Amino acid sequence: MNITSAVFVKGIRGTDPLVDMPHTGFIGRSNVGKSSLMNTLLSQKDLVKTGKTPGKTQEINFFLVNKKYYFVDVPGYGFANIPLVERQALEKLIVWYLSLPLPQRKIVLVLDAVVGPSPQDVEVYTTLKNDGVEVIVAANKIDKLSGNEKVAAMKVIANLLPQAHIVPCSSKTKEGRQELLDCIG
Ligand SMILES: Nc1nc2c(ncn2[C@@H]2O[C@H](COP(=O)(O)OP(=O)(O)OP(=O)(O)O)[C@@H](O)[C@H]2O)c(=O)[nH]1
Ligand SMILES: [Mg+2]
Repeated sequence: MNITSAVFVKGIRGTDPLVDMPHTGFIGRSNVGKSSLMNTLLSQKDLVKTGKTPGKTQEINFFLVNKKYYFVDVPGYGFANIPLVERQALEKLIVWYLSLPLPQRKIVLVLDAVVGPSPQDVEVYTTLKNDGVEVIVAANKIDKLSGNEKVAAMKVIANLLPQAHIVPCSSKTKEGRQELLDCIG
């Protein structure tokens, strides 16, 4: 798919989800670059709010893309430095989003390629696959790795996430952008 338009529609915290068009939800650990990757995919600078510290995205944010899909920026999970109460609230919100009965939803599971999949990433991946959801794994921040390191990192991810469609990518260099877009639409 090619991007012709992208607009922010609304942010929610557990009520009134938009369900009138197909979703692609961006899920993953805090600070892996979900929001940055969305800006890169949408050829935007600041449409999706990003931050240097984990816990930047606090709501489920809907962006209408090409007037016919929602790209959905979801808060991140699992970052130890976020206070426990806040972390639990965000995780509740993520579980709620994933449990919405949507017939046409894809998930982009974003990882930090340098860190590899966390146990929580493996759990999310396995649960979604068992539920029959199409999952695309975005191995982000690939710009931080050299050629050999990149090969090794991709092997680690493939071992921990069996049968995954893994796209090495970078919101910084735009590597993997078109491949991800083609997987989504
Ligand atoms: N080197 C590099 N840094 C990146 C990349 N993508 C994101 N970052 C940086 O990672 C940090 C976190 O980016 P965000 O996009 O806010 O991450 P997020 O996953 O949305 O984080 P939460 O909203 O807290 O869950 C920022 O400092 C970004 O500049 C990338 O591809 N390469
Ligand atoms: Mg974010």
